Amino acid sequence: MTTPGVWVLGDLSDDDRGHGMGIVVEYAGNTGNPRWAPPPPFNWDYRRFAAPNPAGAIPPDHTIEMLIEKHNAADNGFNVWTINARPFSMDTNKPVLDLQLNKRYRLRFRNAPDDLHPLHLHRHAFEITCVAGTPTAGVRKDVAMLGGYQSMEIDFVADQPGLSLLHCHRQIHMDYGLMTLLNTT
Ligand SMILES: [Cu+2]
Repeated sequence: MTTPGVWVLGDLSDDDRGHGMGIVVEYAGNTGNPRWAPPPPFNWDYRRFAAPNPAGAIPPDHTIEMLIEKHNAADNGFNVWTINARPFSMDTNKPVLDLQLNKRYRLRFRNAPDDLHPLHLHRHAFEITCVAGTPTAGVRKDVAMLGGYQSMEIDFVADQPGLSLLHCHRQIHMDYGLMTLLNTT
């Protein structure tokens, strides 16, 4: 926080922000009306926030391929999303990926369809280690946006014993298969 003042932190859409999607950030000792300063045009990309030299990245103990596919109208007219050809089943709570405690894992996501998937891993923070073929470091998240036709790699240490959910945060994708359980023992 390097720019003292009274600012609006809000949605880039004037309409959304004007209807409440924002909050005032007031530096200590500053007064006055909050100001909205639109950012210059930019393209969103995690690589903008990555450390400049990821060469020192810790290699994972295991790399797991995670191919995401969409099967149009496969379930009574609704699309189905799969990871490695399997949709998650609410009836059986499968598939489950078995992980070893305290090993470092890399999940290599490849998104075959055009959908954007905000991927969320419960109970862990992960590091984005590759975006669209570019090695990255230093971006730690628990949700990351995987763009259409894009690839992304995330690394984490399996330090939470038991079951953890990994799923797309778009409800319709999650409900129609884009979810899996990780079981750390
Ligand atoms: Cu999704």
